[in-house]
This record gives sequence, C-alpha cells and structure tokens, in this order.
Amino acid sequence: MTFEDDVRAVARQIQDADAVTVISHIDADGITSEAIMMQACMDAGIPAQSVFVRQLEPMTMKYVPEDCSLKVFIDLGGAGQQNLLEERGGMGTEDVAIIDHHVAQNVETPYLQANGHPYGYTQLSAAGVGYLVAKEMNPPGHPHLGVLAQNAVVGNVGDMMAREHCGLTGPAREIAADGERAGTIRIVPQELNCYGISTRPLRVCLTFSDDPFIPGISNNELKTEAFLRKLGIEERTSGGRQQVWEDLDQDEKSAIINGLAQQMLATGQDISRLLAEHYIFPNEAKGTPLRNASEYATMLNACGRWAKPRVGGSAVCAGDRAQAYREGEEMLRHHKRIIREMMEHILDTGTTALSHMQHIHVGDRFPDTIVGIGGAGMALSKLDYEKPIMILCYLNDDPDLVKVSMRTNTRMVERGGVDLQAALITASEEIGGGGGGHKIAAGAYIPRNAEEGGFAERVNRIIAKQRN
Ligand SMILES: [Mn+2]
Repeated sequence: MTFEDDVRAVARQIQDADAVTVISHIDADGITSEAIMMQACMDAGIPAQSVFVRQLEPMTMKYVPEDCSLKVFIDLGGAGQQNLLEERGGMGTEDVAIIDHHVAQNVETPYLQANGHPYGYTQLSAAGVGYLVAKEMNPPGHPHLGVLAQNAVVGNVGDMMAREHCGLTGPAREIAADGERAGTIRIVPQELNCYGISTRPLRVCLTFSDDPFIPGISNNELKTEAFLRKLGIEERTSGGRQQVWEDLDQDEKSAIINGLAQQMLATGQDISRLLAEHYIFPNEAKGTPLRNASEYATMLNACGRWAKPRVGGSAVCAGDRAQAYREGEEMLRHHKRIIREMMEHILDTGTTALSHMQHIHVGDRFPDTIVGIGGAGMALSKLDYEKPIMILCYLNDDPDLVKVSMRTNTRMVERGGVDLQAALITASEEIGGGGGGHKIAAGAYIPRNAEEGGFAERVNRIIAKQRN
C-alpha cells in the first residue's frame, strides 16, 4: 500500500456512504479539515453533518451520533483515540474512516486510515490529507478545489507545518501550488519570516518576531522604532493608517531585510531563518486577517477556543464574508484582548525565576482554552528570553487537572539545546500526566496535586541538563 492508495480508499468509502458525520478538532487544522470534508461531501451529493470536539476522550464520545452514517474522524489522533472507537459499539471498519497526521496507534480493528505520517510525510496536516481525499472524490478541474486548497494551506500553516523549513514542503507545498494555479493562493518566496504581515503595525510585527531572534529588534520596541526611522520608513500610510508589511513596496522591504540581516550578522547570528515563504490569498480583502495563511489560522483558532468552531468551519472557510466573518473578527478581537490582559497580568505579577526557566500560575483567572502556547510566547517576548516560560492554569471542566504551557525561542533551541517537548513529556509522565508539542513550544496536563509537588522544579532540572 502507498499513501495514495490509502487516500483513494478513504475517498471511495466516503463516496459509497449514504450519509456522513465528520468529527473534527477545534483548532485551525481541525476547523479547515471540517470545511474541506463538508464541501467535498456536498459536491458529491452525500448528506453530511459535522461535530467538533476538543479531543477524543470518553467524555466527548457522547457527541458522536449513534446512527448509521459513516463516521469520518479527522485531526483527532493521539492518545486513546482508536481504542475509544473500539470500545463504543457499532464502530466496525465499515462504519469508520480516519483522516489524520498524528502517529498511528496499534489497535485490533484495522480501521481505514489516510495518514501521511507512516509514509514519511511528516509535514502534512489533517487538512492537507483531507484535501487530497476531497480531490480524489471530485473530478479534476473542480470549481471548489482552489478554495479547498486555500483551506488546506491554512490548516497546514496553523499546525506549524511550515515552521521547520520556513515554508511548506512535500505534498503540502503541492497543495499550495494547486491553489496558485486555481488563483486562490499567491506563493511569496523569500519574504521576511514574521507573523502579522497583513494586519500588524510594522513596529509590532518586527518587535514580536522571535523566530529568528533579532538582537536589537525582538523584544525591543524603542530600538525597532529607531531602526525604521533610520531607514526612512514611515509607520503610517499617507492616509494616516498604521502601515503593515504588506503595504510596503519592494525597495522598502529589501531595505528592512538587509538592515535586519546586517544587525544579525554583526552579532554573529545565523540568518538562515530570516526569510520564509508566505501564502497570500489574493481574493481576500487587504488588511484583513484572512489575507494570509498564518493570520487566517489565528482567527480560526480564536473561533475554536471561544467555542465557536462552526463560525470558522462551515461559515468563514466555506466563503461567508458577511455575518459569520464579522463574528469571526469579533472572536479574534476578543481573543487578542484577553491574551493582552493575560500578558499584562503576567508582567504585573511577575514570574518566579528558577535557574533555567521561569513560571507563573494564573489559576482560573483566564479560560484554559486561552492560556496556551501562543499567550506564553507573547509574554516571553517581554521577559527574560533566555529562560523558557511555563504558565500553569486550572481547567474549567476538570478540577483534577492542571494545564501547563511552555514556550521558548529559536535561539534557545538552536544555541541552548533546549527541547521543551522532551522536558514536558518526561516530567509529566513521571507523575501520571501527559505532554507533547515541539522543541520550541509544548504543553502538558498534570494531576492537580503535582503542581505543588515541585513540577516546575522537576522541569527546570531537565532543562538544566539539556543545556549542559
Ligand atoms: Mn492537526
């Protein structure tokens, strides 16, 4: 079997179904996955409904309807998923299809599964696999394929598939090329590697960049202001609006990139991550968060975290630019406001510094869906960047657990040898919790009694060893 065979087999199974239920995850990858699969089913004339869950666990299985529709689980891999399906009655191989990108589990029931991971396609998210299934279900030249490619690129970028290589690679890159041919995506190579090119004021966009870490720019608003002034780059347009990266002409962009490169080289930094490929959506309005893949993903994550994944999935991704889009924008504004409040709270309260990291417990002051890696990253950009930050918080629906989010920056990963994923997995498993993520950003859930039991110190000891 090849990956293509698996994709084809899942597509056929969906096409043969009388009805489909798509069960998906509430992050940007899951939300775009849902949109892709719902559109594919609609185009194929198959009645379909969808369900969003935070993760597949015993508690959430009750949202999966007990009817005879084909259950398509997408982006829900990870701990216990397939065992849960086996435990639930009426879930034989003919009732279930799995579209995923997490490491597959060994289970007794040989569920039909499309997943690039076992074939070495590790940089292809669930939305990417979903797109390939949708493409297989519909004839070439299908009019919706361009929009589905756009959704798939948002899902891939949202799941950090473009991070490691400063751009998408392999099948995910081919999907972006499909979108470019269809006119829904403009691939911009060799662009500044920063977040917020369509909506963030220039100074903010540069100051918050920590991948790569740019001495004298990252974490440093005053120096960034001076840097832009020296290059003669206005922070406002002639109309008085705050200028964003996308507003700049090529000369201005080159001047900034050259200036940043010089600044990095002068301090012996590696400039290999200074440029990255960006994915612009030319059919979306300029200056909106839908204009590029990474900001689009943030909006969908905001919808998901504030319990409105449907606003993102079946509405915004499906092309609603009226009421649902305004609701999505409101979610995003709200999301950013709470993250800003959390950041201010962290800065006001201060973190507890250990030898190799810092930590703070925010209790139940902010919803656990918001206290995540993103907020930790923003807080770290205002703190001692050499010490990875750990934010702990309580969960509103599980009094026995504490959520842990950690973030560092590329400099500490590359030069310092820090690996937060490894640290959190080891430390949380020792005390009956579980964690995962990446070297630069990771999360875990731990038993509530363990936080007082020196969990932060435990992680600190592991990071100290990594740094030696
Ligand atoms: Mn995913």
